[in-house]
Amino acid sequence: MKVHHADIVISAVDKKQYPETDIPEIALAGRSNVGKSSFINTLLERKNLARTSSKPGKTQTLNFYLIENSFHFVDVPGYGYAKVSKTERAKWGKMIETYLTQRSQLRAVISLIDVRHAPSKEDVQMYEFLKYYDIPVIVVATKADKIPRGKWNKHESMIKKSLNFDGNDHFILFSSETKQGKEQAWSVIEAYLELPADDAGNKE
Ligand SMILES: Nc1nc2c(ncn2[C@@H]2O[C@H](COP(=O)(O)OP(=O)(O)OP(=O)(O)O)[C@@H](O)[C@H]2O)c(=O)[nH]1
Ligand SMILES: [Mg+2]
Repeated sequence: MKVHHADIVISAVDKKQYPETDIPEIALAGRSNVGKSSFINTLLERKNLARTSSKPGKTQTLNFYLIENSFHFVDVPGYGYAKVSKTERAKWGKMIETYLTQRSQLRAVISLIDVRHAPSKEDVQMYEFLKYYDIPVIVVATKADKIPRGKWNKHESMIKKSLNFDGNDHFILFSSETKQGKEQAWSVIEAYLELPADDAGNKE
């Protein structure tokens, strides 16, 4: 998809603040610093629409981005950020859980995992949570540019094994640096969005 229009609609904390539309949504989940905001920017070909930072914990709210007036990307705050109090963590959990389990517009969750490391306990918990609620998952292994090509397969197998990966889900090796996986990500996202035929004309 070639994106011409993309804008942040709202940074929401509470359910009451979610946009009151019924257009489909794709949410992004993953540990802090894994590259969620970078993924959005790469797909939209924008430098910094979704704010990125080398400092973890940059995204603190559910950020709804309206794309081509046809769907929302929802950037979800990262988990696993050490410098967060117990109370804040509980608040975060409630916010994510409410969104993931109650938002009927949600079509799929992109679960981002750093390709270099074994999935963390929280990565596994997130995947299990999504499977439990029957939410389609697209696993995106980020920062592929940081490991040599010859090791990609080994890392993919290691991640799938730790997650107990369901073969019906998609797995995409991705890099915001090299744009690897960008077209594959779009085609999977478009399939989940099931946009009306009019919008399919925007395809690259
Ligand atoms: N080499 C490389 N660096 C990346 C890639 N994706 C993200 N980064 C870097 O990783 C850091 C974190 O990226 P963000 O996109 O802000 O991560 P995030 O998941 O949105 O983080 P939070 O908002 O804190 O949850 C930034 O310094 C990015 O430049 C990638 O594919 N390759
Ligand atoms: Mg972010």
